[in-house]
Amino acid sequence: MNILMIFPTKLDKNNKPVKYKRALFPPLSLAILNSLTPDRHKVTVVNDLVEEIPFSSNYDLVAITALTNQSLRAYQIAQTFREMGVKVMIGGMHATVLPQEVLQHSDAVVVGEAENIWAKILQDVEMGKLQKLYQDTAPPDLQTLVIPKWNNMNMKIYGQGGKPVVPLFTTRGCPYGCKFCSVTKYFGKTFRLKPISNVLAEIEAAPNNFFFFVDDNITVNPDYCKELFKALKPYNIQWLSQVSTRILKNPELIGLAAHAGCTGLYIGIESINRRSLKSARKDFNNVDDYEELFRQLRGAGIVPMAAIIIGFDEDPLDQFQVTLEFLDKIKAGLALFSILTPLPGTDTYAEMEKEGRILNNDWSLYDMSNVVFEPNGYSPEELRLVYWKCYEKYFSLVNIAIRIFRNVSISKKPVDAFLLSLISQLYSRKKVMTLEHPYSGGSDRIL
Ligand code: B12
Ligand code: SF4
Repeated sequence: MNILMIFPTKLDKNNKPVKYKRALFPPLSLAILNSLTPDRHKVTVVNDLVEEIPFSSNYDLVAITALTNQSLRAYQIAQTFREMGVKVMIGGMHATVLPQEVLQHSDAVVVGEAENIWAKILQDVEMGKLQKLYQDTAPPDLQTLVIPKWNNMNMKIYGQGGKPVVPLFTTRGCPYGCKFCSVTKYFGKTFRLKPISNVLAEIEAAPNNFFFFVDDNITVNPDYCKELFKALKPYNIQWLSQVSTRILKNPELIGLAAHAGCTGLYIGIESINRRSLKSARKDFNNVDDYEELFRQLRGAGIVPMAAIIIGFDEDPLDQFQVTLEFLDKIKAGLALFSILTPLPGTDTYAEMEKEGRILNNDWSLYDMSNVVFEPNGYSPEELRLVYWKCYEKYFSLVNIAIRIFRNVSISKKPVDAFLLSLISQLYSRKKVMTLEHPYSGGSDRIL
């Protein structure tokens, strides 16, 4: 069969696709589907953020992945192909939380993870018996080796000089249940581990030696993590990932991570207001621990990076000012700010919907840089302005210079650290100056 796999972009306010010259990361979900597809089929993978979609009736199946903010673009693409008589299937985070909505725009919807059901889906397409809904009976146990297939994707559009930062996961799921987060709703509270030998096989087959371990919290299982970090050491790779303050309960993991090539860790601080953390069910994050955590990470040569949410009901409008001072005090190497977004399927969405506070369901705006709910005590516009002001201050040239100096001073490879820090800080500054979240997925927007 001739199969087209698409990672869609989002739509702008005129319903036109937002296009970029380059993309940040290659799509791991499609590399997995690509790998699970037997060689007798021809697979083309397109990243709509940068590449043009080859609309044609020559395909037997168009398989689209979509986060919520990509869903309306996914529907637009689906409609064009369906009008040409091509079967379209949509899977991923949005399809999993809103399968009935997605089914109104596609021939089939896939709920949850694909590893164990993709073969059956392909078989059904071949036999002309595509079903409307596919869902595994249980999440895959991750014991089977699946090496993401990158070699038939256009890697030139990622990173610098065609060397992408390679996404890879070692564990799936998260045992916590923060109110605003899609992850536990998606994976359930299951937490699964990939065999370390499989992780190493993926690393050996990867197109670069710089990785982003996309685990939501890589150190949830300290014993596994210790083994993993020890096993990674001889590979001489560089990697980034995400952790919570719980890592302080096993501080030896910090040193092991550094020896295994970790150069930066994101920490979901979200807020330094304890009342906000409590209402978001994230009070397992102890605000008093951050200074020590960031000190220990820096001491090991790992750049601590912070993820912050702006707009919690308990946060006053000027909370951002206190947060910026705090980030400076704990010497965060980089921070990303997101506007509180009631993602469909989350408890935050359900709660706000009940209170009549959801302002619109234009999913393209659910990208963490738009206000889609009625804030508490100030207007949506005030929140939006404060958000960009916060970014403007954070990425002032003076603040960038201070952070680069700090990040270089802790590194064992100062030249590499300087370049990485310079590129990431200036990249983020450029993005926020054009009113885009640094992680919106692409760079150098084409207008
Ligand atoms: C890495 C990551 C990123 C990276 C890379 C994204 C990329 N281009 O691939 C970066 C940093 C760029 C990023 C950006 C954003 N992200 Co992000 N990101 C993640 C993270 C941590 C891991 C994603 C991942 O690679 N998972 C591993 C792959 C293998 O899993 P998967 O994509 O779900 O695919 C599996 C199944 O879903 C299924 N499947 C998926 N698609 C399809 C399609 C078909 C046809 C089939 C059959 C099956 C199938 O099979 C796959 C294999 O099992 C998740 C959290 C999470 N745990 O998922 C958040 C997450 C996906 N991101 C999220 C968001 C909101 C964003 C942003 C909008 C944030 C922003 N501030 O701008 C942007 C959007 C950028 C874009 N358009 O590319 C939300 C999405 C919520 C939602 N309801 O949509 C998540 C869940 C975080 C959260 N806590 O809520 N992100
Ligand atoms: S925000 Fe982080 S810790 Fe909380 S449920 Fe989501 S992934 Fe887990």
